[in-house]
Parts: sequence; C-alpha cells; structure tokens
Amino acid sequence: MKRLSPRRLLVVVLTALGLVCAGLSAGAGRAAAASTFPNVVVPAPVSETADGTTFTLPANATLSSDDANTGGYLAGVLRASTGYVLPLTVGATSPGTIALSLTGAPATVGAEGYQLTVSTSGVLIQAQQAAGLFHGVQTLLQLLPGAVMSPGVQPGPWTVPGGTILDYPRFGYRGAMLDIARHFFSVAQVERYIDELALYKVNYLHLHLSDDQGWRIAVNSWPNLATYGGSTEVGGGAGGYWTQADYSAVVAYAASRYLTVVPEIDMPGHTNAALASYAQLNCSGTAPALYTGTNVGFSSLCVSLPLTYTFVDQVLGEIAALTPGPYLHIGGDEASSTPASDYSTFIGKAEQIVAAHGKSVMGWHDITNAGTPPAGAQAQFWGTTTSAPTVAAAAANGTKVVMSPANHAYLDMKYNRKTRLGQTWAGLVDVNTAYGWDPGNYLTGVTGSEVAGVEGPLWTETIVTSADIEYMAFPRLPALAELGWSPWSTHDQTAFDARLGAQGPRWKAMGVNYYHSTQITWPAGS
Ligand code: TNX
Repeated sequence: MKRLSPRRLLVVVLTALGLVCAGLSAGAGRAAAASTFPNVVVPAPVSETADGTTFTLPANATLSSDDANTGGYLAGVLRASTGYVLPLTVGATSPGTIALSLTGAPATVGAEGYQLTVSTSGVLIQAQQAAGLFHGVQTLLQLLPGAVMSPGVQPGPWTVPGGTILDYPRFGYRGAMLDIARHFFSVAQVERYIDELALYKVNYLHLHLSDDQGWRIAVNSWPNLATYGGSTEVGGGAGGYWTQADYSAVVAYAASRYLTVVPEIDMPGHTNAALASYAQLNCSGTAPALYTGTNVGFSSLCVSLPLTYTFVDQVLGEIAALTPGPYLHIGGDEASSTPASDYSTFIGKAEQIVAAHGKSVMGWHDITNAGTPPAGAQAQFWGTTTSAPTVAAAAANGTKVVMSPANHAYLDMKYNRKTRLGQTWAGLVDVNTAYGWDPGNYLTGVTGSEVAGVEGPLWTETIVTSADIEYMAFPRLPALAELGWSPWSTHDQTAFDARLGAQGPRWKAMGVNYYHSTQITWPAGS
C-alpha cells in the first residue's frame, strides 16, 4: 500500500473526523453535541444532565442566598481564591449570579438534597432546607477548578459545565468518628477535620470522648475525670480535655457545616481513666494507675455498685444537656473484663438512663448481645465478618444498623504493610477495599431499610497530629462518604477512582496531607 505523506494523512484524518461529527450532530437532531458532566464529583450525584455549555464566573459576580450561613460559607471560599468582591445578599428578591434558593426545589430532594442548575448566565441551587443548599454548594465547588479551594488568590478562569444535577442521599446517617481519647486533639484540630468532612456531605461527627487512656470532657459533677483522668494519653504525653464550652463550640461549628455531633462515653469497659480518677467507682475501692499503653479489655465499671448508676446518670445528663443531636453513644465494646450477665445488666440500665435524658441510644454492635435495644436505638457494626446474628435479630426488632465493618471502614487500618501509621488487626485497607462493599447488602439478614448508614471510625493509638488524621482519612473517607450518599446504581470502581483522583488538586490547594494511593491516578502536580 502506498505510504501517505504526513500532510496528506492529516487531511484524510480530518475529513474522516468531519464525517463522523456530521453524522453525530444529525443523529442528535442538531442539539448541542452529546455532552456529559465531567466525572469529578464525590459522592457521585443521583442524576446529571449536561447541556454542552459552560458558565464562567465574572469578576463582578454577585451572590444571593436564602440562608445566611451557607451563603457566607460559599462567599468565604470563593472570595479567598478568586479575589472577587462577590457581594452577598441574604433573602434577596432578585437572584445573584450564584443564587441559593429555598424555593422551587423538587420534593424528591428531601431534607438534604438539592437541584443545581448551571446556565450561561449563572448558577442556581435550590433545596428544601439549608443543609441541601450546603450540599449543593459542595457540588458546585467540585465542578470548579481545584484551585478554588486555595486560601490565597489564584488566576482562574472559574468555569463550570452547564446543565442540571438532581441529588439526594441514599442513607440518612453518613458519619465519621474521631477518637480524641487515645491521643488528645484540640478544638481547632477537630474543626479542621469537620471542614474536610463537610466537603463529602458527611452529616454526623461521632466523638469518642473517653477511654482507658484519657477522659476528654469536663463533667461538673465529677471534676477529676477531666483534670486527672484527662492528664495523659497513649505514650505518656500530657493529654488534655475540653471544657464544656469547648465541646459546645465544636457542636456549634459542626452544625454550621450541617454535621450533628454524637458524643460517646465508652462503658462499661474502656473506663480506666474514670476508675483512676475516683477510687469509689471501683469494686475494690482502690483506684488503678493512669494507663498509657494500647491494650483493650482490661477495665470495667463496677456493675453491682449503686454509685455506678449515679455516675452514669450524672455524666450522661450533663452531656445530653450540651448535645442538640438525638444520639448518645454508650460504647459497650470489648468489655471482656465484665461478665456477660453483668454486661447485660449494665447495658440495660445505661439504655434506660439515655432514654431518661431524652436521647436515643447508640452503641457498638456488642450491645446487641445484651438483649434487644430500646426503640430508636442504633447499633454500630464493627466486625470483620458478614454474619452477626445478634445484630440481625436486633435489626428485625427495629434497631437501625450503622455500618463500620473494620476490614473496609476502619480509617486506622494501614493502607499497605509499609504504612507508617495505623494497625493491621482487621487487615490492610486501601482505597478499593474501602469502596468495594455495599452497606445496604452486607450483613446476612440485615436489609437495606434496616441500615441507617455508614461511618468511618478513626482510632488514634498511633495518630498524633492533624497531618496524621488527614493521611489516614484521605483518600478513604470520601470512599465511605460515597457509599453513604450515592445510589448503588452509580457504584463503579473505575469511575470512582477517576472521581477520587480529581480531588487531589483540591487537597493540594487546601494543604491536606493525603495518602497518594497507587490505586489512583493523581493529576500532575497534586
Ligand atoms: C477496636 S472497634 C476498638 C478500639 C480500638 C480499635 C483499634 C472497637 C469498637 N474497639 O478500642 O481503638 O480496635 O483499631
């Protein structure tokens, strides 16, 4: 066959391309060329319809919002990176270039969903409630270049693909847990984590406030818990504790990002810090020493002692009064120093105390060994099997299940054998393992409607700094967040890995210390 010169080859290729394009547009009835939204949003939205146009934010753009908090949040992010003035009007009658509206959203979006419309003249986000506007704002930010997350002015242009997104969550509970007991973390550190969680539409922050190694919240009726029980941590460092005002500040900050705080006081095991603080809480009457190691299962509240229930009532009473959210988490895990019948007695009484303070109980799934939890309870599955008969029995009796299978959802597991931080008892958990399971169809005998949602717990035996938190949570936390939010019909590992890669430049812009998993193609420079 005769060889074509490069120039001739170009002509042939261009002609062929032109024919193909002509065929395409004829087939599409001269509508805009078939276009799709870029595959960049995590969690994947319910539905997207691209129209092939784009919208670029002009320097004189304006913002309007029916909700001051969410409008202020968006203005803060955009002003910092674009350098534009972006005047914000709250409750305006005429929409801004970007408008956040609490009217006109389809009913299907529910309490947390939204509809996002990008036209050639601007952006409209509509929701039924402020949380939905906030989630729509997160999607908008992910459609903008990653540099939009930078705290300093960047060049732009700030262009968004045109079309409509309709989106709402699969599950109502999409959580992250942080253990501030094994190592203490400050209010500012937890607020930084809240900001990072909010990017992925996480709506519950579970705080593990007490363990053998430290008690981290001031309780007025039992002051030594914090001042003595909070005075150390794993490895023997100084530890620390939050005042009640600190805790309230975190609750309020979380609420400003539409996360509800679930406080956990772990009982009857994991209580050495409390037992060390008050000799009279011990069956022996003698206080053990403070503990700075990493063993579990050696401590127990004294189940036969009446004072134990005064303690539980007063501690949970003070925390309930500071907590607007519906749940108090009583732990209940790994109580291997508590005889089984004592365990059942204790959990039954603790559940009644939670109810007496007007809250619903949440506990690690071990609480389902103590009989059927009360109405409104949630059991958090942390096992490594797909069969848990007592959890299935509780679910059949109305207990909702929060899914945190340790071999998929534990953010303190190592990614691979070389990971410096973390543990391996539940296995190695890289991104595709964190993503590769269906929370609604995982435990034998637990159906999708019995599942409240998903949570990623981060235990901190080996985690000391905010950089450590970020390294373990990112990029796995967004995988869990997608399992909690996106319809199962969108589940596709290859597509997810591409969406996740698109987050790299955002984390780079924000200074998030993420793990560059080799399972993901990260864009150059991120
Ligand atoms: C098990 S999972 C625990 C924690 C540890 C964690 C370490 C669970 C409910 N309890 O006490 O910190 O393993 O991965």
